[in-house]
Amino acid sequence: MQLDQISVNTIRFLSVDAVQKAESGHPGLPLGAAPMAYVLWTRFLQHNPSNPRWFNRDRFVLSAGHGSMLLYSLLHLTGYDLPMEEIKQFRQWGSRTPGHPERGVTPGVDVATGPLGQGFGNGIGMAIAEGYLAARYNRPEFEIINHFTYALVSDGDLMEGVAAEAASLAGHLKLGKLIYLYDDNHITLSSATPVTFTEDQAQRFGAYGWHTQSIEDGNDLEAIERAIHAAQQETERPSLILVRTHIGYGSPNKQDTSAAHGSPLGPEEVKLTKQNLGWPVEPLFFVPEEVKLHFHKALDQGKHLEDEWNSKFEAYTKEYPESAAELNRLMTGQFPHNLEKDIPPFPTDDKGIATRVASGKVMQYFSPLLPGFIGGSADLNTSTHTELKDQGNFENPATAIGDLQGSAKGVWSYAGRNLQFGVREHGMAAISNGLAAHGGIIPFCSTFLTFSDYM
Ligand SMILES: Cc1ncc(C[n+]2csc(CCOP(=O)(O)OP(=O)(O)O)c2C)c(N)n1
Repeated sequence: MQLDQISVNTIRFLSVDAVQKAESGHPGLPLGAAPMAYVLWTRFLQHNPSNPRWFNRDRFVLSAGHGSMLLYSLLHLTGYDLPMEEIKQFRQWGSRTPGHPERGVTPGVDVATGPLGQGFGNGIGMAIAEGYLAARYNRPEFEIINHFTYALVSDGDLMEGVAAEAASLAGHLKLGKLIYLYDDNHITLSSATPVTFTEDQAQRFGAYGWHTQSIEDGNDLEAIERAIHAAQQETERPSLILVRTHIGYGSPNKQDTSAAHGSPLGPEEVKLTKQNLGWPVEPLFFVPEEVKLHFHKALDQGKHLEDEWNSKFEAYTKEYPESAAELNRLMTGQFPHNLEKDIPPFPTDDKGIATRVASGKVMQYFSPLLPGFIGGSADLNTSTHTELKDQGNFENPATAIGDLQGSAKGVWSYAGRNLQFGVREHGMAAISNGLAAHGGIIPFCSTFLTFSDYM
């Protein structure tokens, strides 16, 4: 068996063994989606397992968070601080491998996922953050901020309304560095998708302004590589790669059924699946030595990438000291020293001041001092008083058509700081969480309090 295939199977069976040991979890997604995850993580993803917080890393979101063992296997194999003991402790109290990924618990996990659709929106927030910081801080010859945002999304993710809102906005904004892989396996928790979900997804996303590609065979590593490469070349549209996979791939009695979705395969079926895919039944949690070495290349590569970036940032600091100091503050989450010093007093009177009016005034004061402060409302700027005056619109420059009603004064580009979410509260909330998770950004969003139920 070729190294690629052995590596894919290592991801599969680490995941299956962990779920079986825990006697709970989701083996179906890792079995089907391991090949695309393998290609992405070993041939494209720019990251540094020794420093999960390296600022210019590519972002990866496992939006279908129930498939968490897929992510944990990848993190373990590529050398993140997630040792085998943690894999063996999957879903146990106090472990770093909870049932669904949690930011702050597992190194390399940027957002908590599990509620389907949320990760889909979070990734769009991350791509917006990247676009904004790149537009504001990059200079000719200094692409300090330059990374992709990837996500693995599932049927359930695409069904959720929040994904529709966020995808529509991402298409409008032409977020070309957003690349989503769709685990198109035709099965959900309790049914096959022909029961509930039959529109043409490529056409649907095409209509949102996305670039779409379809791969017929989710095990075809070269086709996946070609598609991700083509998605990277597409700079004016977000990409959705629809990969036809099979849930529970390789399981003789459970593949292509909901039974593979959210329950352990069972000891006998685990054995049959391993035999079917030419994998040793024992030892459990088997990682062949050559696979370990192969994945561990990410450690050296990651260190090299970050070192290179640090040198570039040093040269940038010499050339553009003010911008570098500002960006450094954003990356490390620091406020300017004098932030509170000159906040103007608000005189009181009998009637008082509406909280939204007061908030709007304070925001105008803060906004020039906090370049990482960006956001907007779900089409309620005139009511929530959340337009940042003269700070421009976060938009693709190619769509500029003059002085449009509702647009803020200032630039119409990715350097704009007013994010017009449109009437999309769910999307706004998920995107804002993604903006925060990216780092460098202090997002705000607003709507009427009663609509916060939708967020
Ligand atoms: C918002 C939300 N609703 C319901 C669920 C419960 N749930 C978990 S997975 C799932 C369906 C999964 O189908 P799919 O996304 O296709 O994943 P796959 O079966 O391919 O693993 C559901 C309904 C959830 N996680 N989030």
